[in-house]
Amino acid sequence: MDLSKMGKFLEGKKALIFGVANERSIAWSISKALSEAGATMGFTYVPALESRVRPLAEQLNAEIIEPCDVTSDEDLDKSFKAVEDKWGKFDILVHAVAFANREDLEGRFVDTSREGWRIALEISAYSLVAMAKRAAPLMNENGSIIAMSYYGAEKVIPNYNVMGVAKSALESSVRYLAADLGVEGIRVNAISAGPIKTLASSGIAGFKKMLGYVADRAPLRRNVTQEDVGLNALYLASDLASGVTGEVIYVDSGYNITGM
Ligand code: NAD
Ligand code: 0WE
Repeated sequence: MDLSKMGKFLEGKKALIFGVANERSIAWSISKALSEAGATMGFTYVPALESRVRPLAEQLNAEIIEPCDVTSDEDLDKSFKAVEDKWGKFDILVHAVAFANREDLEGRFVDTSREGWRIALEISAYSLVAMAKRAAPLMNENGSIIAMSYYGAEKVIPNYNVMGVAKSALESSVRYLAADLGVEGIRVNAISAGPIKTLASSGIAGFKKMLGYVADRAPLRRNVTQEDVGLNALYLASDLASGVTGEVIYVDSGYNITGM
């Protein structure tokens, strides 16, 4: 993707990103796209990952780099306080955070424990609501909130299990948040991305086979790239998507439209 040929669609806009773990994170390709389009960047990171995230954030001249475990209301409060102190108002919030216990991403969904369900739904879905509540009072008119989803939200994907339930909750939350925040001029959407090799997907049994399966069957006959997702996030973040809210947009080479 030659981003240098793209318009400066986000000049003067400020973007806060949750979910960069390393240079293969989807949040990182989204960040590069938003930054190239002129956005000023801010990042939060899981405390243990500071040494990985800080150098990346500095590459994009980030003005905010804050530790935040999304299970902590205190951490979330501190992160948005930092935004208020540094920026006052901001424009774009990216949620690219998910977690389930490893043992809940294999075997039978029926064996999901109460605690496994709680962890997956809290980190992967409730966190969007917790962020939106704190972000909304700080967001400018025409603000944009973007979350990352996956097809396992609506169809059964082997082993995705409780994460599928969490993504269903996330997509539904996107619609309820869009209804609440629309009156303040804030749009809320999700990108449902096809499988991409990242920290969260590597080590999933059979992941490489899944990539081949999708590339063989998707209308575009290929897997999606990090750039595909970054460009769609740029669209949703910008005024190009000014009339779009509450949507789940598929960046999946068209895989979801196929029946047989
Ligand atoms: P990733 O591992 O790079 O990103 C997941 C992020 O979640 C990491 O940065 C991690 O630090 C963060 N996180 C986990 N627990 C957290 C907590 N308690 N507090 C704060 N942050 C926490 O992997 P990724 O594939 O880039 O995932 C990003 C998003 O994209 C996720 O929502 C994922 O479900 C979604 N997604 C991924 C794919 C794929 O195939 N990789 C496809 C569709 C959607
Ligand atoms: O949302 C995801 C991955 C989310 C994820 C991944 C992990 C791995 C490491 C959440 N929690 C954890 N916990 C860990 O300990 N994706 C869309 C990528 C993904 O994950 C799968 C997939 C796909 C695609 C898991 C099973 C089947 C397919």
